[in-house]
Amino acid sequence: MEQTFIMIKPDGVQRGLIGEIISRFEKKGFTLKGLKLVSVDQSFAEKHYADLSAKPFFAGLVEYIVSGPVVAMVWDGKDVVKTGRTIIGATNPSASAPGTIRGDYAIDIGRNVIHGSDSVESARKEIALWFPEGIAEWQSSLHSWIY
Ligand code: RTP
Repeated sequence: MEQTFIMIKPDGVQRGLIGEIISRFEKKGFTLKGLKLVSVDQSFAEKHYADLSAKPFFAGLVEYIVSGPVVAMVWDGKDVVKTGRTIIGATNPSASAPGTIRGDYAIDIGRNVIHGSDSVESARKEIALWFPEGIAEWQSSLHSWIY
């Protein structure tokens, strides 16, 4: 099965969206394999977003990510990277369809509530960065009802 890294950003945590977001991934049928509430420092946030270091919004993005606790998660399932991005919606909430997380709960690109890995390879790197201690090994008993 494929895995993805999902992070509820500080605005999502402060706005009380943790339960709603987890619920959407759970109801879809994906399996939660890692979960923690953490505050990260500037160098960790810069490492997570290293690919965007040349962007003009990089400093503001890092400041946003360190502004409060985030929820770091690993979700597992068939095509979860791509489907996770579909559940999340487009980067800019104004282009996100209603029914997506950003389409329903965000307005501004700089406060777009959630992150999801954009490829299987980035997921692998991000899971290693955020969960160096490893993640849970378990299989939901509903597996045969989902696949
Ligand atoms: P994410 O990595 O957070 O899931 O977002 P993404 O793949 O949809 O978008 P990406 O281009 O990787 O950008 C990462 C995050 O940077 C912020 N951003 N701000 N001010 C701006 O123009 C701008 N553009 C991007 C967003 O928080 C975006 O999610």
